[in-house]
Amino acid sequence: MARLIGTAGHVDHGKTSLIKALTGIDADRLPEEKARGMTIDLGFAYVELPGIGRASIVDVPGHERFLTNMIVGALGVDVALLCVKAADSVMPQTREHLQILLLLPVERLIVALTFADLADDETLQIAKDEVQELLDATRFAGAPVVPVSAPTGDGVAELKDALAQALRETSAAEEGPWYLPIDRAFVLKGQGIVVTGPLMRGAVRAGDEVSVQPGDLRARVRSIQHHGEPTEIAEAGRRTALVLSGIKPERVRRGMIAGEPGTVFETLRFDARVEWVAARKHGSRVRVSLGAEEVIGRAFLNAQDRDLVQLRLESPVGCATFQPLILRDYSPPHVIAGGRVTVPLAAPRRFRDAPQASVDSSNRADSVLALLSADARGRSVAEVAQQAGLSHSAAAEALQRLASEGQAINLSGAWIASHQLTAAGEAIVVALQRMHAAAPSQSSHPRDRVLKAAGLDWKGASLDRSLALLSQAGKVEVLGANLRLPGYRVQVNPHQRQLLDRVEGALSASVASPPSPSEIALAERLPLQAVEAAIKLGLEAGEIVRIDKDMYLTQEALRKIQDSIVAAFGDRSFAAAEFRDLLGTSRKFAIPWLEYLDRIRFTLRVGDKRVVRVRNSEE
Ligand SMILES: Nc1nc2c(ncn2[C@@H]2O[C@H](COP(=O)(O)OP(=O)(O)OP(=O)(O)O)[C@@H](O)[C@H]2O)c(=O)[nH]1
Ligand SMILES: [Mg+2]
Repeated sequence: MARLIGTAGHVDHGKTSLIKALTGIDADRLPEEKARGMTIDLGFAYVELPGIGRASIVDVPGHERFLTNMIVGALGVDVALLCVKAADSVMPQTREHLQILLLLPVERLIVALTFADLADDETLQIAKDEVQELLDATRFAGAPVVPVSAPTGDGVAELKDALAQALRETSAAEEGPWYLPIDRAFVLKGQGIVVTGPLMRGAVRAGDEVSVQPGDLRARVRSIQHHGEPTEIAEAGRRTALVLSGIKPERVRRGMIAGEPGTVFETLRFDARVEWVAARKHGSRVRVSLGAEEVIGRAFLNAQDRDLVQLRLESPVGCATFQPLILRDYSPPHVIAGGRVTVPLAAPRRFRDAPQASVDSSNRADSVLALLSADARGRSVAEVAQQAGLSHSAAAEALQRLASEGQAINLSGAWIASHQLTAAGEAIVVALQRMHAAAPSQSSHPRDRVLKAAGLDWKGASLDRSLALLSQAGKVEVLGANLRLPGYRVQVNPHQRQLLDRVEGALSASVASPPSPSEIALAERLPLQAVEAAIKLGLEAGEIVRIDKDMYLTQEALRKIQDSIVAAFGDRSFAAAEFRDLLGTSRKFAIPWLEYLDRIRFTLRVGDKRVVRVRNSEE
């Protein structure tokens, strides 16, 4: 769950006043801001929210002249608080700020209809309608609209609830190496230099080593604070202050980035994946906002993939993989695109280059991909790090990047190159084709034998997951511990069919206490061997299942019983006796039944009761 809220909205629409009403903190800290009654740079506050604890708030300026600072604030935000003055309704920076929020990984938006004390019901309703209309075509459609008044405090409690709810709905913070775009840097006498910013990913601990880019300055985290409170560990999704030691204070400034060594880069050329709001020509001069820095560069496009852009900069910038960014025209500085960095140190790319060719040695992803491509064996991050000669975090970073490019897949902790998984799927298909041809009356084959025939030594959770992926892709059908080609059915001749129908008829006639093969033989006046052969065929064809010794059932009856179990006990645990009563059977049959259901993982035994397992679509 994220905890970083950021304001947005037109100038004088009451953002800073609302923060004051919410938190008691005046986020306009500069003398010039106080003198002019206008926000110029970012302001910071925090609020205690019900069920959440302390959340950070970043206040941004609304005046269009300070849009650069608004972007700096927006680049770290999880939940946006769009302030719209009721009497003015939607104004130019309402639209412009909303556009920026939409281009960034902002998850939720809440609208505060400010100055509600000065608006009558009709004015409020009109503003609300206009805002909702503005949001309707966006992913923020249906966002809560809360009328508030800063001077009276009306609506502030409702706004807090809405903010808490929105934060609860955000996803967990991104995992991976931490980074923090520095938006303030100042010397704290006797301590060292303090850098602050939103912690964007992972976690950082006191004592950790730090790289500051550009310049790869090394430092150590002496201590950490959230809103003035010391903490040993900071987790992504909040404003964080790091006190750094072992670094010359005068070399650190706003606009730099701090992060785990090896995972933040100084770059003059990087690749990004963006969404355009206005198309631009190949080589256009642009302003690139990354963290608290804005640099000038040119945007180079790709002939086949218009969302892939290479940025070549006029001055170096520090950045991390997946870091969000905004692009604006050089002049006038209109917002044209937003997205994320994909390759921080990119090889030069031409207009007609294939869009996937984004692996780059300086990022170590190519050596990792080469390693994974050697075979279809999955590797843990630790193994990749060891075998590629990388730090754990650099290996994790490279793998993440390969995953984002669709080149590697994480199979429950085991990493494999995507093309290896595809090739493994083909090998399994070939092996199964051969096995089905050799044994046409066997409906499926044990997966261990299939994998061996395909030359794969997959194991454990990653095996389950790779098979699940292959089955999703329609390559194989997974039946418990067996595999078969999708749709493969054993061959049954007319004589066998007739026999099978009689046996299945006998089984279906008495589901609660199924007859044994010899009882069927007696009742149907058939030789025991014929009944047994038919049952074997039925098992192979998947029409009959074996519950226990001499206890068989048709697949159809099994499904019906499973349905009635879900209907009766789907939401609670149940005892053997309850199951016996549901089935109308005796203990002799009920116990093997339940054990069978446990075995096929339909139920889970908890003490002497059972619960129906939640069905996972991958199973
Ligand atoms: N009556 C009334 N006045 C308000 C309200 N909110 C803000 N004001 C006044 O409106 C003026 C502008 O408010 P700010 O909070 O500075 O507006 P802002 O959106 O932060 O402005 P910028 O940061 O410069 O974009 C101030 O004089 C506030 O006292 C409100 O809800 N009701
Ligand atoms: Mg303000």
